This record gives sequence, structure tokens and C-alpha cells, in this order.
Amino acid sequence: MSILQTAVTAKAHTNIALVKYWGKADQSLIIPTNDSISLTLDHFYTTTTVRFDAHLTADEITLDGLTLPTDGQQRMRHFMDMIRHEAKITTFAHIETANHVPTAAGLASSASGFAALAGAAAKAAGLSTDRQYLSRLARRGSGSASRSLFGGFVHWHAGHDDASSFAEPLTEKVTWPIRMIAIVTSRAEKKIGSTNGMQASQSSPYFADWVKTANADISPMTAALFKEDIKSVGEIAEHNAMSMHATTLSAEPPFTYFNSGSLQAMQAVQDLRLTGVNCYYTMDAGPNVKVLCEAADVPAILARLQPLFGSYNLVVAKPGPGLTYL
Ligand code: 2P0
Repeated sequence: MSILQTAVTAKAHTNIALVKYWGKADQSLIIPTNDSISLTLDHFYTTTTVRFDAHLTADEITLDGLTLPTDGQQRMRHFMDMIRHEAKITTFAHIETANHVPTAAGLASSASGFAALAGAAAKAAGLSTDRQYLSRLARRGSGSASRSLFGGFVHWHAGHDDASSFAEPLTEKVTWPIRMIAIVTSRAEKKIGSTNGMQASQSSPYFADWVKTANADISPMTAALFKEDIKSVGEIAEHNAMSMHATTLSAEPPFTYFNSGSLQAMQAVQDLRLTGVNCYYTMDAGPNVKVLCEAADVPAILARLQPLFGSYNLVVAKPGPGLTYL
């Protein structure tokens, strides 16, 4: 009882995938069809406080001080039910979340959100705070959250069941000055969320090839990250992202996350490369483009992108840390 009343606050950062997660082998347990690799980012994070309270008749959830709409609450309530099941308790909780992820930058707040919630809820419920266990819990909130438990470069092993599907760090403290520049090409809410988008992509005749491509990218990407080889990292990440997006274009019915700004941004990155700048693009489940490069090349890249997109639409991020308790 006394343990359950303690408020626990956890902080987790969002991540960008260099080898993408796109497809589920098990929808309910969130077991992915392929392994993925990501970079955890600084600056963009979520803090979540969980406090169990025997007086509550339902979980009380606020985001940035406001009560979440019912839709948004449902996924978190479902997650909390899983925590209660794990901890063999029936008590509901106060959950306060603050998001420091600019939604406009097209970075997933579900990754940092469910990583922070997993960390805070597990500790508040008296469960283990072993990172591998927390990664498995976070995965069941949102797949990409499994990677946000760790800092730096992270590998999510697809596995084949709940116990074998978790992330682990490749290098938690990255000293390599790798950077990601987000180019915001739209501030509108995305039309097809990741969960629905990846399910739709699984109707593509090329989906099986996507899974093969992604799994085959893991070993060379890992080697390139350890070598701090921006050219190889960028080339693999770019090809991997376009292979993922090919499954949207070939889905039945087809759809795309690209808008005209996305194409313009990718073209600008290709043009910069022709001038000798090592920069590469990747895209997630939205129209914004993310550029991978080294810190020394950021000024030249920004100089090229600013007239096209405006400095307000360019966000630079570096490697960030894993879960911490505040
Ligand atoms: C990724 N994305 O690896 C990929 C690339 C988006 C594109 O992980 O259904 O929000 O909650 O498990 O984790 C976004 O997917 O999906 C994502 P669910 P999630 O970063």
C-alpha cells in the first residue's frame, strides 16, 4: 500500500529509426516483422509521473495539464491494465504527462511517451526496473517506444514472442558528432497514423521483400555505426526508408506519406550531395524529411535549406540519453 502511493517520475527521449520498424507479426503483443535500429535524440522528450491511488475508480490522465480526449486515453488505459496485471494489483493511478516533442517536427511522441510511462508505472507499481524488462513493457504501448529506454544507437530485436522482443543499446554514449536535421514540410496532423499505415502496407506484394531488406540492413548498419562512417550509415538509412515507403505506394489501395515539400527536400539533399556534402534523407510516417549528417556539415546544409523551407521549419538534433528517473 505504502509503496503504491509513491509518485514516480520518469523521463524518456524520442528516437529516429535508421533501419525502420514497419509491420507487425503480432498485432496484440506488438511483435514486429523485422529488427530495427534507431538513434535516440536529445532535446525531445516526455516526462511522466505516475501515482497509484486507492480512491480512484479509473485512471486519471492529463497531458500538458489538460485531460486527454477519450481516444488518446484508451491506449494509455489499456497499457495501465497490462501494468496492473503484471503487478497483480487493481488500483488506478494519476498519470501526468508533459511532452517536449515538437509534434510539428514529425518526431514520434508515442516513442518517448510510452517509454516514460513504462518506466514510471512499473516503478510505481513495484515492478522490476530492469531496462530490458521496461523495453518489453514499453513495446506493448507503442513499438518504437521499446527503443527509447536506451540512449544513443539502439537495436530492437524483433524476436518471436513477448520475452524475445526487446531493444538493447549498441552504443549508449555517442561521441561521434552525428546530427539529424528535421525539415518540416507540413504542420497538419498526419492522415494515416503509424499503426494503420503499417497494417495497410502489409497488403503490398513487396511487403515480404521489405522485411528481407530491413533484416539484411541490420548487420551493415551496425558495422557502419561502430566505424562512424556517415556515408555508409546515410546510404543504408536512405535506401531503407525508401524501401519502407515503397510498401505504401504498392499497398492495396496505395497511399503515401510524401507531399510536394518532401520531394523538394529529398531533391535538395541529393543536390547537396553532388556538391560533396555528406548528407542523406530518411522519412517516417509523415511528410517531414530528416537529414542525417555530421556536425561540421550542418551550416552548409542549413544554408541550402533555409531559402527553401525557412529556418523556423528546420530543427537540428543530436544523440540523446536513455530513460532516467527524476
Ligand atoms: C520507426 N515508425 O521505426 C518507424 C518508421 C514510423 C516509421 O515506429 O503501432 O508509433 O504504436 O507500434 O511505434 C512508428 O510506429 O507504431 C514507427 P505502433 P509506432 O520509427
